[in-house]
Amino acid sequence: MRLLLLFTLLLNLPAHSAQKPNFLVIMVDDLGYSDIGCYGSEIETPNLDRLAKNGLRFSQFYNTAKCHSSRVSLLTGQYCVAAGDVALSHAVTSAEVLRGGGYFTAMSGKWHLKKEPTDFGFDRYFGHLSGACNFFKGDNTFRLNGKPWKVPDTGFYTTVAKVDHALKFLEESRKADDPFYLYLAFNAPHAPLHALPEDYAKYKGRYDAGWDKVRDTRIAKQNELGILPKNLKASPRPPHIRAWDKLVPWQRDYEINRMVTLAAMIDRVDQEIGRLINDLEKNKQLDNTFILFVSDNGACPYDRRKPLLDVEPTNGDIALADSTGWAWARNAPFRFYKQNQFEGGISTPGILHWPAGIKLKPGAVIDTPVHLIDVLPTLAEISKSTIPAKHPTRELRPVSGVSFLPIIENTGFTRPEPLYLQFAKDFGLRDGDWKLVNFKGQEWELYNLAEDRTELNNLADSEPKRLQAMITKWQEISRNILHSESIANTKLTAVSNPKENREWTKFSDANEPPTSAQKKGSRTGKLSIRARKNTKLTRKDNALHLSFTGDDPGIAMDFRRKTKPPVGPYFLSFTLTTDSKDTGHLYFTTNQTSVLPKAAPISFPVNGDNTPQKIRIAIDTNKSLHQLRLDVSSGPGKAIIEELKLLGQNKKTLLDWTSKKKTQGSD
Ligand SMILES: [Ca+2]
Repeated sequence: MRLLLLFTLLLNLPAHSAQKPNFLVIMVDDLGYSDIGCYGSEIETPNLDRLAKNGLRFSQFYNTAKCHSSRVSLLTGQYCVAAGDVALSHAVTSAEVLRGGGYFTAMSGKWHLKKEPTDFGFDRYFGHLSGACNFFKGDNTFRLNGKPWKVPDTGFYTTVAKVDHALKFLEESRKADDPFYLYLAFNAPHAPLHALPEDYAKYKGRYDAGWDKVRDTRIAKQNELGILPKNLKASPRPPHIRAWDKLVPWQRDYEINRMVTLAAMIDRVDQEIGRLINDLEKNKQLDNTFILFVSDNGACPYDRRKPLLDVEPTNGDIALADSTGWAWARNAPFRFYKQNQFEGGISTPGILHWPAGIKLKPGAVIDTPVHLIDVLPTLAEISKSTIPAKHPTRELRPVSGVSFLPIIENTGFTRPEPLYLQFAKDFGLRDGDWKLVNFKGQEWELYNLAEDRTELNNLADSEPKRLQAMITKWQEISRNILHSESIANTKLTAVSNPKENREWTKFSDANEPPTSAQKKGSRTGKLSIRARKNTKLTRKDNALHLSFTGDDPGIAMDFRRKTKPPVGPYFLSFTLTTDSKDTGHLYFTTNQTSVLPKAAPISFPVNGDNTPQKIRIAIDTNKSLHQLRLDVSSGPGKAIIEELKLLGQNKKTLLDWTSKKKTQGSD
């Protein structure tokens, strides 16, 4: 009788919310294609390997090759520029979509977009809004559920703290009895390279053999795992990387230390994912949780710190920079790195674990190309949530991604349009087996990835018709989907000394390390104005002529001893002429330990009617400025800035960047 009663009760219950699958989307930062065990690595990642063994692996999962653009695509199902870049002004996020479908939505980790996750559909948020921070000390952009959160002075490490909070959010979702969507964005293994002492100790002595051997071993393991075609030819060591056995002793020691630290950081990510898996298992949620693991871009080659010898980067006072040589090994077997649209930049490990939903043999490897833009449509289809076509304040554009549920269910998957690739002036298009690609504004290349995934045999000259058709298609998508004439019309140039980057590691013949970091960024003349990413700055007739080629451009100014203005408050005053209507942002810092754009931006409207607009922005501080950053546009376009001045409280000119006469503002 009791049983019958229970049965009747169960029948009468509404569909239990817990029957909807949960979603756990994990994004790591700057992890190379071969950096985890089930993709060829020697780094110990048993938890990820277990997910792969009981789930599936994608061998051609694409990101956008860069941090923020990958986050935009992951969250919105759109290409970054189309979605409105970091402002997400033409998009809804997966959190908004799933919250509409009855999900408890939470995020833990790196945001790196405008505003905060709690402004974009996440019920809960812990993490840093910034793109990178000290792993032991954090920074002042940490938030907990929309409020500033102070990083503890001791016992803190971001990779661990993010999972501590993620576990609390999961517990809250169980109390609410709602299915959950958790987006976990680790900052590891992004620079600054910082490892916990116990993880660092584990890898000490494991990388003395160097990158040539480590890379060969990874490729041999990839062959064994069957993750890539058996006959695939690995790309050779490029001319810009020195053979390991030709390094001078101090540089070899330094490089070993960098890889030990990177391996330790990646191992820690795996350990923390293990804590999450255990929690889901304990609560009987592991089978019906869709767990996706991806990286936002390939390993990072930018060597931006002074070499430090005989140090252990196991506390917040010592950090190491990324290494180009190791980035090459970590992206094995592919070419190039973070930011490039070659396979080394855009290929991520892609692990999917969902026993209740996957209808393929556990451990299967999927060769069909998929992209971060496909994630939102997939989550929407599985959860039966609707992606809205209209929004009260945002002018929405259609998603470009396609649900890959048919792949998981083995029912046949088709993609109506080629995959579009772009970051700054690195472009590409993947259409079936064929790939169009260029390097940093240089001429187009063409590869047949079915037989040449490592992009060794450029067929641009032998397939002129196909090349032109793909270029035309790429331009069409730039115009019609990204709404960017300037990207579509970018002139590519052949250069005599191709494929170099001043931020890659410079190999030394000296017996001692250099005493300063490698030079980076571009400076114009003697005045301390820096063109930021995607920004070209030229001075003509006392005006700054700015040309923006991609997302989030702008200029920045540093104030050194000689140019430091008296204490604030200040006004920044200038005349702006541009044809793109937008919201401008000014960031400032007064503290040299804090890096832009840590402070909350001051917004100002940009008319965009191509007539000179006088702008004066109050900078409310009683300290002396350390750095300023001025963004007058969030995407591609042009602008002219004249009469750019810093004024004191009495409106007296303190610094003048655009007058003919050299002033205090020059250095
Ligand atoms: Ca990244």
